[in-house]
Amino acid sequence: MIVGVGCGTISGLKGRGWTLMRTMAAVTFAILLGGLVYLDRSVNAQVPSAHISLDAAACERLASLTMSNATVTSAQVVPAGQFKPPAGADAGFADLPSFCRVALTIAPSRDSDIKAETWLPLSGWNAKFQEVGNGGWSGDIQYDALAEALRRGYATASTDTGHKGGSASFALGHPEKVIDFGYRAIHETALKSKAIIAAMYGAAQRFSYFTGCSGGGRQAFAEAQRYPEDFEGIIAGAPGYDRTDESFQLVALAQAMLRDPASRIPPEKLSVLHQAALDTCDARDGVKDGIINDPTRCKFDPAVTQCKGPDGSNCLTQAQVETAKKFYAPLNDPKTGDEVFPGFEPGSELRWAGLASGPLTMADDLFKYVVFQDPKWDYMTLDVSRHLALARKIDNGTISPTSPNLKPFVGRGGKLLIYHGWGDQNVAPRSSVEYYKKLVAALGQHQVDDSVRLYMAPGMGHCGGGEGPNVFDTLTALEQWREHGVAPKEIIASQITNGSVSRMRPLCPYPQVAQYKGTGSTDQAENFFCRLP
Ligand SMILES: [Ca+2]
Repeated sequence: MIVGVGCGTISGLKGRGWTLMRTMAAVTFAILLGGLVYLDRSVNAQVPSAHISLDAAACERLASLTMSNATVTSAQVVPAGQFKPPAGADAGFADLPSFCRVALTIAPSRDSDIKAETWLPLSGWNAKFQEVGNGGWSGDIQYDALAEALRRGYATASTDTGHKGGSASFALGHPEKVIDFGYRAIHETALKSKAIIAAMYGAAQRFSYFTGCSGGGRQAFAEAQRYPEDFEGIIAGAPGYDRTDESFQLVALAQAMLRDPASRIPPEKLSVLHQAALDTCDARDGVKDGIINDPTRCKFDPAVTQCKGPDGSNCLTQAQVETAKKFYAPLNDPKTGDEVFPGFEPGSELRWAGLASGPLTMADDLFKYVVFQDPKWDYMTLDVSRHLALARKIDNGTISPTSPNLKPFVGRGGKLLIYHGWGDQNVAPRSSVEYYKKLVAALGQHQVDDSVRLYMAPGMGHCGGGEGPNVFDTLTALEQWREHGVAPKEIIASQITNGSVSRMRPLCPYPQVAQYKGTGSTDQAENFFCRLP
């Protein structure tokens, strides 16, 4: 189970298939943002270049740059097409232009050991900075996302958030490292990268952006809430921002699956549930296409899948139906009746298999290493009514940026673009809707309309994948909004099948949903419009 991949700004591609992405981008640019038309296929040519061209010496001089609490450990030019990623990273860097690769170590506390890389184009810099986020427990430089930003002309940066690898074992006895992971590493990397940009180019960036998905969406929220001056625009995909409460829900589902062998839904039966959900709700949005457009309006009772006779491969036992009900239902605190975290949506079932074999590392490790500080802790012992208050107290906002106070961020013109797949199997998508509603309550609808957009993607999984169109370009929408005042309306998403576009649909700004006009191909975006439900 992949938990929180480092998702880029073009959802679903993650570094591979850049040729495809450029084709997609050209199509998307032409119809994005309510008819704003670009004719230029070259991404870099759309933004005014700083016309700065530098040589290797300018890069190598950065090795002697002095900064507080930080050391540049190397600064070297990587010639075009020569970048060699560490083992395990995706291939697909051969098209990178030449750039200055700066590695640094940042230590804002005595126990900090934050590694970061800042990449700076040698020519064609778009005069902007983009920091990219991490997923799950982070712990690695995100080379794919760095490459994606560099291709668009950005100076860009990524951090390992202060530890190595995808486990939270680093947290044992290291509260400062938990803070680095929670929010400080991203912030420090932004500060240091801006200093490096100034030293390299002799000019500050015109705009700074942050982009991330999953854990990166959580980092995005932390930035918007804690450091409103770091970025002028922020993209938060599938934000796992309510990390502690979400972990209770994920562990509760693992308990429901595995406490009793009879309760476990075998992965091969998930398609039975999925088909039953489609049978109930797919056609209700006007198009029978295997996608539930607005799952909040889908009243699906998994009891319809219950075996009439003995257990069989095409039905669920009563115990399995009870488990399924827990997946769809919110997790509530039995003491207060309050919702702790929302459930998953009808339509997401095919991706539940990762939850059928134990708790996700992102949830299990939180309790093991941060809350109970006991590597032998057994997830079956977690009890919402006994442990929720304790876990929330320990978190206290360090890793769960739940505050709706974005006034300082939006007050200086900051724009926040959130997206989330309705078919997400890791971070329940209603959590994003709930945050949006909290923002409206805190800031008022007018201010939210001015500064925040939420796009829910029907049938999309966690940061990509799924049955619905899941490839789209949020960064262009953000650039147009922040730099040119063109507020995003619909964003066109594509479904890619066997390497080519098989379906395009508009993603609508929440609370609007896409509605079929009633004529024309249901695979073409122009035959849909956004409307309030
Ligand atoms: Ca449908």
